Amino acid sequence: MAVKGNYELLCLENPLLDIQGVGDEKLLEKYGLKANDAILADPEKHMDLYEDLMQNYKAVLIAGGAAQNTARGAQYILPSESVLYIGCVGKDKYGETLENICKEAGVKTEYLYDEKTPTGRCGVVITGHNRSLCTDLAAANNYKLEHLKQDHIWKQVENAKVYYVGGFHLTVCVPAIKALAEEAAAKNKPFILNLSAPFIAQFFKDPLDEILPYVDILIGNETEAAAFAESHNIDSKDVKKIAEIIANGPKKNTQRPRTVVFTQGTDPTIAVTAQDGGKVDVKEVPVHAISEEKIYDTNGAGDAFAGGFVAGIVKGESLEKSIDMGQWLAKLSIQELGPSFPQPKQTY
Ligand code: 26A
Repeated sequence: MAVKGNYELLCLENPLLDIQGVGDEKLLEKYGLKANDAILADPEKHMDLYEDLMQNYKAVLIAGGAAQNTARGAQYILPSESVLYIGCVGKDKYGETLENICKEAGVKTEYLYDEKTPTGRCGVVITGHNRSLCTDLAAANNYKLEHLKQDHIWKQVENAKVYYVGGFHLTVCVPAIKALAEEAAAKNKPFILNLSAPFIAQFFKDPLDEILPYVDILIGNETEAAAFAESHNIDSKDVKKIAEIIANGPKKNTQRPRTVVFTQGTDPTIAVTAQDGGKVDVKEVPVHAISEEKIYDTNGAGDAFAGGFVAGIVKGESLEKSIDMGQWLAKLSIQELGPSFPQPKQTY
């Protein structure tokens, strides 16, 4: 059970500032972006997007970074001083902005500061209920294991009870992810990974496969499930079947069965947990319905789901209740601008 001041949940990933504007087909086409996707910016193709969004699409600057959003979401639900977030920012105004937003949300940050590189940014192009994310990682790409291993930080790692890593970090610092994963496995603490985006399973298959044996809970959506299946030669388009195969994959910590949670937009979320003898337990949890006109934007919806879900896991709630907490928080977040949560605070 979560107790104040314990920082039971530790999250690691890429702190980013979102530059979010309402775009159109023309803007997506100009930069070769898909309406609903997340990619790494190509230095040749995408570097003008950020200025373009600011100048021509009335873009706003808001806190982003997928797992940082999840950290703020989990802290929204948990008792104060429950969540610690780690990543790399620049020594600049944007890094300060992110630090302040986390502070306001009650999330403790242990940033590595890169003196030479600016804070990372993510161009967010909103078209209807879709969002296209194009990330220039910059400083976020320079996270290093040595930061995590410093005494005063590693103590906090050891103190944490649950670990949440955004799959996006697989493009950045696998040794840091592995250090957390090994700590979790050695002490039988839950290690949670988010698949983050289709390109992770497609183009970062090797680091993903290196971490997967440590994963107790894998979170993803239906398109990430499909991308995983394709890159892993799983001959199925059935989300349940794909989850079943991943749930039964090799595992380091044999004291915990693996659970795979796949959201499917407005369709029910499925959760598949490995059982003895290659069997599985399958649960389906419906989403919290919302009328179209109440949706502000969907940037951060998946991160909010993960935040609510992980808060449930930290509190020791059942799998179904944790998923429902995720659906609840996602519903709140899509009614706000970008990855944020309503104030005054609502309670689950
Ligand atoms: C490595 N990449 C591509 C990324 C991201 C990312 N967070 C970490 N790493 N690309 C987009 N995001 C964040 O995802 C959130 C929406 O789910 C954006 O900053 C946005 O806030």
